[in-house]
Amino acid sequence: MTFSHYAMNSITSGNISRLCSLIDSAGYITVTAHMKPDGDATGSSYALMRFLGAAGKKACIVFPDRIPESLAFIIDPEDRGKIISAADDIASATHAVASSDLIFCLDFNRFSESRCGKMADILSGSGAMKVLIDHHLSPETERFGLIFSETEISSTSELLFWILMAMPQTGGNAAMLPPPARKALLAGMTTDTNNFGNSVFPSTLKMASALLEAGTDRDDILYHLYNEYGENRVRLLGRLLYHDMKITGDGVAYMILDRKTLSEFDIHEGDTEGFVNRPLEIGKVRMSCLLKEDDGFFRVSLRSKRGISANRCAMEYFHGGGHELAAGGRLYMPGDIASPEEAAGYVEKATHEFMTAGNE
Ligand SMILES: [Mn+2]
Repeated sequence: MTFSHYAMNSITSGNISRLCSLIDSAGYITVTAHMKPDGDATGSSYALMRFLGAAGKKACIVFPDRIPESLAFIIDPEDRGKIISAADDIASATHAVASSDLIFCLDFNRFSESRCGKMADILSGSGAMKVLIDHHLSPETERFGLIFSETEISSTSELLFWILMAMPQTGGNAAMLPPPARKALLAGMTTDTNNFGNSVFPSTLKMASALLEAGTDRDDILYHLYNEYGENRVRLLGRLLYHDMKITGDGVAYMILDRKTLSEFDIHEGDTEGFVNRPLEIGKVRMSCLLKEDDGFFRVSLRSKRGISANRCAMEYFHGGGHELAAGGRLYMPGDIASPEEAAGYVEKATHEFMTAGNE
């Protein structure tokens, strides 16, 4: 069974043949994605690495930092040691990029410190050909030699799926993808859509259907994603929603996770995935903010309901951006606020200004 790739402007026969010749002529290939890799970054990167491997190419993954333990199931056990984290092993990360004549940049669109961490300088300094495959708004187009950028799509995993379907190696048949690549793509799309809760397009369901038909075990993916949490995560979510969440008069819910709470609940990277969506279950809440304390800043996640632009709020008040209804950024200390105690006041003031400034 074959599939067309819908209205995806960047998947043209010209771009696909360019991509094929770049891959053909590359001696060594690096695949990289954004900091704090999530399911989409991890799934798309690993699927691409396996696809390239099956095509006889030498390729590796270099992430700015480690993938969370909760997403390790996406990677085959024998490949787990092969994924380089620049934060843990800057020498190997630098060496991999320096040895590469082709670099794939997945699920991010600019070489900033907040998106690429320790990889920002390494990537900026590399003269290798760079290919962007991404679904975020406003890519830094001049930095890439070939661009696959779509925003009307669920995820980078889905975009990559349709690119791979257009390649001669698959001929549009998902069953031609290596099984670990199929699993990784379905896992990445599932996390970015909150298990089909948002950003689902006709093409998204076609992709899911093709992967299921090819034999991908979706139940296994769901089990690993949603039924293997530590007790600490669920209890922390309970406390946040019951005790800590504030809702402003403008319909903005916010929750602040400070260092003390994170260590009290023994929270690791990835454990708070999905928390920010929960306040949107409340009818009167139009936007939700989650702040998580880090080194010298709070990591900010924003989710909004239709008609409110989380992307604009993230750009205007939190040095960030992303998608229309799901975005992220940072709140710096010092800079934006003097101390962690000022975070709540900043969020209330910023979101009040934003929500009352004719935001549509
Ligand atoms: Mn994504």
